[in-house]
Amino acid sequence: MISAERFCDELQRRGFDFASGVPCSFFGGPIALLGREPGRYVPATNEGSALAVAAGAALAGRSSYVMLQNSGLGNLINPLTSLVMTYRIPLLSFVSLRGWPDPAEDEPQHAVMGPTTQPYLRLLGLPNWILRPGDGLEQFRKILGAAQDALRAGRPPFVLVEKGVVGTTEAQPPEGNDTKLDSGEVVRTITKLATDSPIIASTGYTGRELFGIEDRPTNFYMQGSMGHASSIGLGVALAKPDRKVIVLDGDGAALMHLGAFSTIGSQQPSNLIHVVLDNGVHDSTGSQPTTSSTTRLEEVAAAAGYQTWRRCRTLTEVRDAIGSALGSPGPHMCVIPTRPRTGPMPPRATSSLTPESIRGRFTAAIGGAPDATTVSGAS
Ligand SMILES: Cc1ncc(C[n+]2csc(CCOP(=O)(O)OP(=O)(O)O)c2C)c(N)n1
Repeated sequence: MISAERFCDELQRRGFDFASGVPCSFFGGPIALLGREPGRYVPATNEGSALAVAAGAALAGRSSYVMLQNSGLGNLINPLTSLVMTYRIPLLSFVSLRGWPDPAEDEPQHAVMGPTTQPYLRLLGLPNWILRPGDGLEQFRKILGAAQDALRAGRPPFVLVEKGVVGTTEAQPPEGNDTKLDSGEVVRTITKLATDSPIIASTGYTGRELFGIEDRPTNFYMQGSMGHASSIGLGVALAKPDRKVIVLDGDGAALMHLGAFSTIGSQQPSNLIHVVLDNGVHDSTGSQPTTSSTTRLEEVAAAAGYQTWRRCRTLTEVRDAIGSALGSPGPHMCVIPTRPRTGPMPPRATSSLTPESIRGRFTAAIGGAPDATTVSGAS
């Protein structure tokens, strides 16, 4: 294992003094360390944006790198191919490998990207190396040397990082949590009021919490596809205008694809209630800060065309907001500052349900069309 300090120092020693990224727990150590020194790390809302920020710094003469999870490679591909590769911008990327080496040992949402991350990069003709847990500093240095050669040759290199390669560091807890709500109590309050509503729960801890508190067929646990819960909710709401649809989002996830607010505003689904549990951090990857403290999400929703928008600081306010949203035309936005979770988390829904069964029972429970994969005899 390479300590987080060594990881950062080795890069700094080689002149890499600017980083951006979206957290993966595999990079929790370096992100926490870099975040302590202003100007060294930009927490981006999505991986494509992280690459573009680093590209901008590189254009301005800084040696830059990005850190991301392989689930975010899709977000990165467009600026990678049309910006970094096209303009030959020297950038180094570290990509954690979830769903690898054995996809069966990780969560199902990583099963496709695990084995295809490296082939993907090969297809793009990009130099890449895998760092394994047994690899120490010497191998890291060797790979960085080869990566720098690739940079000089105008080809963006990728270092693929397995679990347990880089050490951790204590993350600094965000301040001011004492006055915030317990997210479990918030979720319980919402499920009590919305007994019959389809609920789309975001990736991160939100879906786990909902699953632990009240598992129902009308719950869709969105593991993976970070940032898309509200868009899924929009699709459900438009297809089922007679049902009140609730989206339970995280702040990191909502910020990742903030453009969805505008799609929702333009579509005006009167039956959509968008709730953001805003704990200020990417709780499930190790409490790295999101940018929610400087973005008033309810005001973004207002500007995007939501019919109502609120920030709820007490359970009474949550009850009022959800109660009135259930009885009036939306789209509604409800931002709820919550404390990062403590104590043991309930298991993920996929610990006992397959993704297909989550989909199948959800579609059946909300009165959707017959499951296409079970329809036979169609021509
Ligand atoms: C595209 C993509 N990038 C990164 C990740 C890794 N990841 C999983 S959960 C998560 C944090 C989500 O943060 P938030 O929405 O605030 O929810 P919380 O963890 O606080 O419950 C991240 C970064 C991912 N799953 N997908």
